[in-house]
Amino acid sequence: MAETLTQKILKNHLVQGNYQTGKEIGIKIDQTLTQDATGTTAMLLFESMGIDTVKTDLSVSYVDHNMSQFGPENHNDHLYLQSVSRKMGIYHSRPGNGICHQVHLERFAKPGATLLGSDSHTPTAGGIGSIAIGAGGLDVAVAMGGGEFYLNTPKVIGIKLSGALSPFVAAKDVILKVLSILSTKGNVGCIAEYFGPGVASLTVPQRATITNMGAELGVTCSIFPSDSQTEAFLKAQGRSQDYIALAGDEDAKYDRIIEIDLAELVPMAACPSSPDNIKAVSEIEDLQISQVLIGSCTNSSYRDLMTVAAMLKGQTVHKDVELGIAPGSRQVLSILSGNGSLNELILSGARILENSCGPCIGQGFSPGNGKVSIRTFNRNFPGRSGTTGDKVYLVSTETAAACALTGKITDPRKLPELFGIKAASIIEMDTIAIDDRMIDMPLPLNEAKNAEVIRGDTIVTPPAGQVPPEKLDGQVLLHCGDKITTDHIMPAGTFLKYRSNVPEYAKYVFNCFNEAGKPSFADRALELKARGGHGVIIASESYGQGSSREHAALCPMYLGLKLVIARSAERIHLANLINFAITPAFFDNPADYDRIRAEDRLEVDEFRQAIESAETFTVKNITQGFDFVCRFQLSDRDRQILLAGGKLNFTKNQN
Ligand code: MIC
Ligand code: SF4
Repeated sequence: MAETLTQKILKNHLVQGNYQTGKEIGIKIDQTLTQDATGTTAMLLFESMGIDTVKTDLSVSYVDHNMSQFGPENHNDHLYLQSVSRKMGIYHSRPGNGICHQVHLERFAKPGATLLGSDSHTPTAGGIGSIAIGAGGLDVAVAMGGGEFYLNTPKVIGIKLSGALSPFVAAKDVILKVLSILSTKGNVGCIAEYFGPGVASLTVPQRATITNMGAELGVTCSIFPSDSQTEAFLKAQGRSQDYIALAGDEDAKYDRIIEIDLAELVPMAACPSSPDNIKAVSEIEDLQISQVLIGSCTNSSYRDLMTVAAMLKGQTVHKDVELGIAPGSRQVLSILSGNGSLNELILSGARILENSCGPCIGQGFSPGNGKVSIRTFNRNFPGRSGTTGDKVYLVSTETAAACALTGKITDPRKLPELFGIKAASIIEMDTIAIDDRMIDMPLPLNEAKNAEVIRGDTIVTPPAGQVPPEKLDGQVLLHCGDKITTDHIMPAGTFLKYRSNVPEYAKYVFNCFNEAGKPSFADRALELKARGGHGVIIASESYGQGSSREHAALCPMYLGLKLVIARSAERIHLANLINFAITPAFFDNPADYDRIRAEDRLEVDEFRQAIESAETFTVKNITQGFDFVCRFQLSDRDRQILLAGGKLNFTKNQN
């Protein structure tokens, strides 16, 4: 039977279950990646499993998020990750080598392989034809130990591309168009597979921009075929041996098909403050801006930065604009420096930032109050930039460069007329001088045994999970709205440095909802916990959008949270809740959401029993005197994980 590319790769890696849409399957994971903000916890959890060395074909630890190094925390984490990687058979990409997704694409990702990463933008490697999935650190730790990864057999959304992009229109505009069609909600359990005659015109880095920002759709991952573009990219990276041709069958059946003619696309922007608030740039033109940031794992490839350098050559950044540029990798920066393009950027007035996540995760460059910031990143969730009430627009590198020159939102197609700037046609390099000296190799097994793991004082062992109570004696600690992201739950920015110290980081759970002079969410939760009560969160649609950070479950678990009731929730966060023994449930009647208020006391008799075997359970609202019904969406394995007090206990019990 004709198959999609997704089916082919997943079936090839199937180790548990039957491949039937919606049914749970376990797949073998070939490669893993971790980054420092999620990786320290992932490695601590991996160590606690008592496995000596990773069992994957390849596992890589990257340091790219926490690079500001105010206080000892970041450096302690870097040293721990480097030393634990050596010991455990893990490659380690050192600070300064680049953003995990860009470096992984360049140096390690392979067509036809499975990759699990403790970062939600792991699907970037779908641009080279990997099934690359983001997950919580504990799921990645289990995969490093050789455990399979569980997911529901996905629906496959086929995105058929035809034509070719017009001048000044970019790959970013393709994914912004897809976001305008599919939005950030309702795509859980789907994989986006690109096919059709338009695919051939896109290079691997362009494809990777598209699969990267597929994360914002909420799909499990996105994938492109592997073809002559893939072969050329791998050859330039000195990895021709990793090339295989791969594509879905001609007559493969997709669950839904979206057709996009690349030639019809125009420059687009995701307006504040959601990646699916899409408008054509021409509709929002002339808005004054004060900041432009170029980089992040979405748009920091050689091609992206060469495009910007070509556009800014001989020009000066507008007097009212601060332009920051963060290359995606040491490789990209080194090429730009070698061919003089870096100098063009410097001369134009750009501030060159380190090859890291930087402002994308609120590490600096927070915009001034009320100021418009134009970014080539993938997320503009409220406050993610570090400024409350921020106005962040997400655009292509072409649009960003145009805005940097004019000081206002500008359709880049106007540049020939405004400045005589032609559209850059950047050709990928066919050979690159490869330099992997900033990637540490794992130690051979016999040496690894005696290697020392460096554990700084700021690295605290994560707390153990607790089994669910027999009876839930709950209190609503927060009643929140739609699209609560993991940035709302567990802020990054200046708090990112507490990632390896759960008791400290937990003080900032739901920090954005705290009000001056009133007890914080964490204070209220700990007080309830001390009284023997159980914290409950009430949420609306798409709870837990965004990142893979398991701290958004781990820290609430530490604060005594036991139950989240939502109208709907996103995949990675849902899995993280289960992994840390917080039971997720859904309103049977979505209207009940409106009847519940903050502080209500909620009880569930036989809570544990319900998790064991029920499909639905009744919650008594003691404060208001009514009952309502909730549903589970749990597989048998999920139930066992919850009953064991989380995935770590569950995994240990199995071994
Ligand atoms: C993000 O873009 O939000 C992050 C920071 O990369 C996260 C991971 C994290 O919180 O450490 C992600 O996307 O998963
Ligand atoms: Fe880093 Fe931003 Fe990419 Fe997350 S989205 S991995 S913070 S560059």
